[in-house]
Amino acid sequence: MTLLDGKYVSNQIRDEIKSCVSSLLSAGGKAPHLAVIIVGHDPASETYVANKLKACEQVGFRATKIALPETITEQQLLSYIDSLNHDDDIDGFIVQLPLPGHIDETKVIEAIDFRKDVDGFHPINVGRMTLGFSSFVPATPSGIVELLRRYGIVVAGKHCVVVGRSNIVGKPVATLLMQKGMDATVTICHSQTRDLKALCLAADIIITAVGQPGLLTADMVKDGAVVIDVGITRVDDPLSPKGYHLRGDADFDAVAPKCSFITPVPGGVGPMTITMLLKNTLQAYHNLHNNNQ
Ligand code: BQF
Repeated sequence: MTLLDGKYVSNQIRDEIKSCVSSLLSAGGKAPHLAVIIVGHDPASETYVANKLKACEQVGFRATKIALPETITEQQLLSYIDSLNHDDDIDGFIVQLPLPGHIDETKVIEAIDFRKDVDGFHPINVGRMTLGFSSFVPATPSGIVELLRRYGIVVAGKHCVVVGRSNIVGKPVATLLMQKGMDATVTICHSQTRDLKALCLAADIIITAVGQPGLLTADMVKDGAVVIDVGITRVDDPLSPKGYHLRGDADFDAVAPKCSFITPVPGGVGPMTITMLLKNTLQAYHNLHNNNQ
């Protein structure tokens, strides 16, 4: 069993990005600039945003955090988005999800200029990705693909079972894996799937993105399978300094011995997600400065 060390691979890629930034600066350019809008004070979201800002600093990007109160109206949020759309000094931006219940996430995503949509959630980017055209690709799916690539794990012809059908992970990772060139055979499972166990047992590669610790048990995994665990659930743990620890969807201790490769939680897919957001921001910078798209 080999651990897919997302933290290590992330740091490798961040070094590559950092040297790109150095070249841009030496050539008299500005550093890429990411803006992050966060609404309210959800503790997990605050951690994720902090991770993103810290990663920007690590590679020499400029980063701007726009923290808005929970009570902001949808219209006010849309007008912040509009100002970022028109701000020539911002290469890309994201609105941290989830949003408070009184704000329509669909409207918010559609308000973002797709050329600055470094999360890749805008329908134009989703459509372009699905058609196999150039687009921003959501960070978690592209992080998963990059992790597989860097460990030399071939997906062509393999049976990939994706558990979870979210717009952020399940649907786009399934879309990427079945693209020409990736060439996987993909099955998507969800809460209404009958006999999840039988489907998972048939998989060469299992990607779980549910957010339910212990969902994937050892009896659901074929010997030698690859397991990519996208779950990151906070579980109370009074003995840990933060008062919680992170658990993936897989029962790691029992599943790992059966796997050829498995991602740990933390330190697997999570860091790759942050790194791919950096890559998208660098891409946005190049697109904007070279007048592409
Ligand atoms: C790690 C996210 C669910 C819903 C919205 C590193 C992150 C997590 C774990 C992180 C996530 C999950 C993010 C680790 C960003 C990934 O070391 O294992 C980084 O910051 N993530 C998000 O922005 O929104 C989410 C999960």
